[in-house]
Amino acid sequence: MEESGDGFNCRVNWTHLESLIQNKVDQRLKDLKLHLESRVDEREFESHSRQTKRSRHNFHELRKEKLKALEFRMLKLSKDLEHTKLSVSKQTEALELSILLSRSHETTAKDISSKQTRLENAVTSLADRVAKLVKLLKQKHGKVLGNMTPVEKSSKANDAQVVTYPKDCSEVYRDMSKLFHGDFHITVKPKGAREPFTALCKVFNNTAWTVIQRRYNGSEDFYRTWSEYKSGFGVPESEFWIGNDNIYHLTKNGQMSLRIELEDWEGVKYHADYDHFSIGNEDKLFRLHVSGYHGNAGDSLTSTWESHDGQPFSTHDRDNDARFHDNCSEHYHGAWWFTSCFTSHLNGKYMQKENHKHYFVRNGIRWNTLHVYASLKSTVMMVAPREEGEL
Ligand SMILES: [Ca+2]
Repeated sequence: MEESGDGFNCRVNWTHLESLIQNKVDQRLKDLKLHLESRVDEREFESHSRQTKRSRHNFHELRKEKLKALEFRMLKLSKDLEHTKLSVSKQTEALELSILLSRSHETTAKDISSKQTRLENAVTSLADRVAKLVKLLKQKHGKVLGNMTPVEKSSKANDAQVVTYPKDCSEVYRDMSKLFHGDFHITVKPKGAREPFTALCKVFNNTAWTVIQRRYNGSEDFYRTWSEYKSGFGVPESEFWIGNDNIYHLTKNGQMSLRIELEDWEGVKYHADYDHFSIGNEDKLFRLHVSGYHGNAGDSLTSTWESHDGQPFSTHDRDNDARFHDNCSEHYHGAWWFTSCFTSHLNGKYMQKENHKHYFVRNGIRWNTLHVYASLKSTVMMVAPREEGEL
């Protein structure tokens, strides 16, 4: 075997090796024979000197026996050599096989090591990206996503913890619009509101509107008391009124607009937009302030001959309407900023398709510029900050 730069070269030149060993053995045997012959001669000479009577014949016989013994020993050495060669050959084969296996394992180990390194690098890179994303989300979510990861701020003054919520849907959407696809729900807390609440956010016109009323299947009873309209009822996942206190806090900055979306039983959709919308607090009887109509549903809130603008809110247990001899809320089975009594009433009784037309008792969901005698199929009332440029 030879060792080379790239490992062990296991090819064995047996002919050369055998020749070398044979030459060595032959030379050794030759030297040994000559030595023995010399020794025999010396001993015989000495013996002959000492024993002059011993015959020369005996001397030659003795020499022949010695040579025979030497030949026998050579034969034995030759057989031992064959055994040794065979043993070396087997050991060499085993060694070659071992080296081949070692190289194979070495290659496999190198491959596994390389893959492991790449995998570790990928995991490290992924962990870094996740850490960065988590940090970014914590920063942004903590600021605006109140119901997901509210931020707990430590006050230096008293070390009290304060949870910050977005004031409405538009604030969340303005900062993180890429996180939302379509409508969504989120916990908001307008400035001054006593408690946070879950809002339905409807994405339209590049902003998220905070829905304050929704009706579409009659699952929720809207014939409610003053107290119930004050705090709100229903759930954002279905039909609901968000509550007059909440509407007050959402709109009290005087910078909100109102959008009303309507659908009739023929499936036709309409909208009425009001650039200015707010209501007073409970002390002001949740009085309505609305103006700046535009849309295709007609103006059934601020028409010149009967405007709801400036009217207080009325329920069947709190008659604040302008009809002195009657209770509009009770008569029309709902609650609204009644005049005497309305040009619109979106909190009226929900009518199913087969009986949505009422020629004498007009207590359905009403928007008179669309249908005087027919109740509507669905309504949405929602608010968002007024766009710049709008008066
Ligand atoms: Ca009345």
